[in-house]
Amino acid sequence: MSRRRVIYEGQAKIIYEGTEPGTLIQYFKDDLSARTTEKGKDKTGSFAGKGVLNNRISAHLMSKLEGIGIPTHFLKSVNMREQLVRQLEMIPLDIVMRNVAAGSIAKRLGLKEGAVLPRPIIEFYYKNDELDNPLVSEDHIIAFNWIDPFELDELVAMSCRINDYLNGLFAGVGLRLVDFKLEYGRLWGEQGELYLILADEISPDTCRLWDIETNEKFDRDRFRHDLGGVIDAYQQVAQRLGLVPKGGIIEGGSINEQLAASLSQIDNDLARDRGLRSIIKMPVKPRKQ
Ligand code: AIR
Repeated sequence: MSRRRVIYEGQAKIIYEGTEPGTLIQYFKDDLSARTTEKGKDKTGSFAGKGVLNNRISAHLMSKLEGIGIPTHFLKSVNMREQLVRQLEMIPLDIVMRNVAAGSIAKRLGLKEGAVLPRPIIEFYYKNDELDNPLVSEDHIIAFNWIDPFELDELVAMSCRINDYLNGLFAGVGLRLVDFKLEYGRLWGEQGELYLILADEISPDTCRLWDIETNEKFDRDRFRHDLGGVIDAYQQVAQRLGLVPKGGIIEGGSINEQLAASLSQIDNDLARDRGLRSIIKMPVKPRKQ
């Protein structure tokens, strides 16, 4: 079997070259990392089956978002740990949407964890490991030309819409969407038109999800704060979303590979069939007299 070319390897994912031009394969690893102190070393761990759960959760959420008109990079699940995605020119920003005070905003501004914010807050972090992904303002983004003002407008509008939609979706299964991180990429059309596309993943690795009634945490904070029950929490999210059977696919720290492999693949047919909306208006040709 020929080995696939690795395009990028991060803590939680490997990106391989895709099966068709303009595509990539996104592989979800079981590894997990978390920042313990603001500038400290990341702590790392591995949880059998985490990649399978995140692959399913992200595929499901991306195809739901596609259904409300958010263009996403997700095309289809390939197997239990891999998905086919569009190849994009990635924008070097992490977009964080917050509904409830937690994590770095609670620490930075001295807010009480769990306080509902007066309105959803959007934050931008410049993706640069050497600089530890610093918080930046819209002015930094425009001044340093990381993205254009019209891209920024579109990106903010899309992120707010995603936040509203996901709040409702998670509330429907008894979870509070405290905050989450998004990444976007650019896709260029043949005529030079530009499309802004939601990329990366949406999963308990990238969201804070609390039980609406009890505030129990169902996300990466279980690992970050040594609360235990990491994989059970991720599995609960998948179960509540109806993505794994009631009995689960992971028990006692090991995954039932056969059962996991038998789950239906998620297909984002809308992403292929629907025309994308360019965010640059093409110049209108003058009509011949
Ligand atoms: N996040 C930020 N960088 C990477 C990720 N996954 C997510 C966290 C949390 C939100 O962004 O998982 O849901 C805000 O993180 P923080 O640490 O800034 O409070």
